Amino acid sequence: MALTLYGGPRSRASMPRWYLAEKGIAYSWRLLDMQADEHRQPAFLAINPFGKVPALEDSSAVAPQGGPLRLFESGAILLYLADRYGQEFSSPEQRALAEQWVLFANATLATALFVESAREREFPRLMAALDQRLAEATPLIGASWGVADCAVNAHLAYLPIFFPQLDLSPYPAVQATIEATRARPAYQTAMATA
Ligand SMILES: N[C@@H](CCC(=O)N[C@@H](CS)C(=O)NCC(=O)O)C(=O)O
Repeated sequence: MALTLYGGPRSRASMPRWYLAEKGIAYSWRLLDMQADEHRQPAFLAINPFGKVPALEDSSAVAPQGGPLRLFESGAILLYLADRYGQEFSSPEQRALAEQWVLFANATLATALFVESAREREFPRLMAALDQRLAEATPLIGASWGVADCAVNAHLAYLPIFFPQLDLSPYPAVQATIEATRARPAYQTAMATA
């Protein structure tokens, strides 16, 4: 199999796993034993020198420096999968919008969720704007579910997992999106072992 995805239990590997499952893209799954520091051993450091998951290897693609393509950063992995295997981009505009949402999810939204000092200030502002956009009940880009929805909705679905005490009732469209995400079979598959 050309694609191998490396991840850990309950890690950000669930995002590319969800994308792969949703799009029916075949891949091998390598669950690292992070308790035993497998992600810090030379074999994995050759794939991601920073020792973090997820990482992806595509043996059907040749890296500019030769050898198979190896990628780290969940956002870069998602965008590569969407480009090469999901065939999501037929114009620079589509690609730019996908990059915008993936970067928003992985940088702006992730910071507002996971950095405690930013949460109080940023979280309500971002949630209010997201709620308005999600209330339109259409994919973030174009007519069908894609990489932008994967990145943003995966982060939203972290909320009840990591912050069950957060009151989301002021954001009904966010709540509905989380429920719809958790009901998707591909999401459940990705979360079951990631
Ligand atoms: N920005 C990176 C974050 C990667 C990351 O921090 N991964 C965590 C798991 S969710 C990890 O590998 N932690 C192990 C460590 O830092 O030793 C991404 O989105 O891929």
